[in-house]
Amino acid sequence: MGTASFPENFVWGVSTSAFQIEGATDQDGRGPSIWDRFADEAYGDPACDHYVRYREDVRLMQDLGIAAYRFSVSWSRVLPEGHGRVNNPGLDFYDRLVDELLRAGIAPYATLYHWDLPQALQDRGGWTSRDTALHFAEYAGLVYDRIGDRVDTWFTFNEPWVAAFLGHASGVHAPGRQSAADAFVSAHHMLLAHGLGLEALRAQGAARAGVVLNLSPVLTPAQLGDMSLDLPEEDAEAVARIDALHNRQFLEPVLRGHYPADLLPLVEKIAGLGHIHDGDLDLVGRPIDLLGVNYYTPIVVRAQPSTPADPAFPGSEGVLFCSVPTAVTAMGWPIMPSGLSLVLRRLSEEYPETELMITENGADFVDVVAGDGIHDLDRMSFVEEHLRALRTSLDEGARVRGYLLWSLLDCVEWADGYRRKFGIVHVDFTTQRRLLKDSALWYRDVIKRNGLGAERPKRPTLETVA
Ligand code: PNW
Repeated sequence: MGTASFPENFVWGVSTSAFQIEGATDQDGRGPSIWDRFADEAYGDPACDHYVRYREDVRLMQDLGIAAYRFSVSWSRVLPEGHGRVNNPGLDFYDRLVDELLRAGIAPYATLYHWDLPQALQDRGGWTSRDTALHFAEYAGLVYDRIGDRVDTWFTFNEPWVAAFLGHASGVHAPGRQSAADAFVSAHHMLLAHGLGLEALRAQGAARAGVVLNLSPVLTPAQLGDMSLDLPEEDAEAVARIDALHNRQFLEPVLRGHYPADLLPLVEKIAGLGHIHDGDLDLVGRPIDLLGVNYYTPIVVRAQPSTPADPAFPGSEGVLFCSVPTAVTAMGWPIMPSGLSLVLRRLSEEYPETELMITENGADFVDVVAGDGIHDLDRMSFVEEHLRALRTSLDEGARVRGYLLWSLLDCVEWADGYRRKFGIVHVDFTTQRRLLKDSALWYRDVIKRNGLGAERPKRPTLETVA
């Protein structure tokens, strides 16, 4: 493997989200969110106690040479009832965080919705209610008003597919609904909220705004070996349908201002189309400056008659989700670095005008604390191989401005809780001590040399940050 250097202004960073790291769920007037209710009230506490230890975490990022930090704002910290009454201590926290980041020379990137809807809004229908989109715009404007003078990059939503379909169709995420119709309606209201939120941010002068989507190439087992294969018609249809549900349901409205023609009949059959009002898609399709791409794994499917729909993919009758004989992460997600190139190639071809940023990529592995540290070679090679794929995409002309690794810290992995380890920094949830894994030290070197060295990741010596 040769060296690989990255463009001069390439941005290296990390991502986190509020519920997964902040803890302090009942501090300083924060209202409950759907994740407090869905899991249990104590679930998000202490998390990484970041609400208290944010200075230490910023220092840590500074030591690693991180240039950009994507965090999310907790809606119910700022608006405990979801709208109306403002909780100033909540806003103060993000104010302090942003100042601390700027002092450390780190660019703050704010995400407004990373899945933690105020429970008060859920009690009034949550994302199945159109009003929630209007409240989102109010919330967006409020947060911008407080920190917009110092935050130059804004994302409205993180992964609306996950929030809509895992939250409302399969029900494995909050609010735990199992209604296919609710999932499609929620997805539309999130898209609408994105459009209205974007408008609110722009009205106040946001420099750079966009949305983060989780995108996966959809392929058949046969294509894993050879992407140039011609598919039998039934398989091609299965692939197109899952691609419409997972990727194009969000890409097309945001970047082209309409739903994919092949998706609408599915939506109509399951949810009707009454929730899509005239003019909605014009709002949703307002130009963005930057598309955030979260990439973890491909989706592998083939046609198989009489297969029932997958709970997370209403409308997927007759499609079999295949397990494939490749290496997987501890989540069981197949590892396919070239899948990142497939996603980026597709975006460059279909939306050549859109600037891109990898806003999440990373892996959960079982970490072994081995006396002198955590030698997470598997995580290092995962990231290294994805960076090589990204380098290939840049060579092909993909307009990727930066790479934000998921995640800085081991944290609360949603329905899977504290046992999943995505961090390049280990967190002991009893003592809250942070310990740099080998992957963190390796990532620091990648950042320092703005690229990959010729050698495979090897084991640096341990360092801890007090
Ligand atoms: C993303 N899926 O979640 C989120 O943005 C993060 O908050 C999360 O910690 C990270 O990836 C790791 O999981 C996903 O089932 C959760 O397809 C589930 C799926 C995809 C992304």
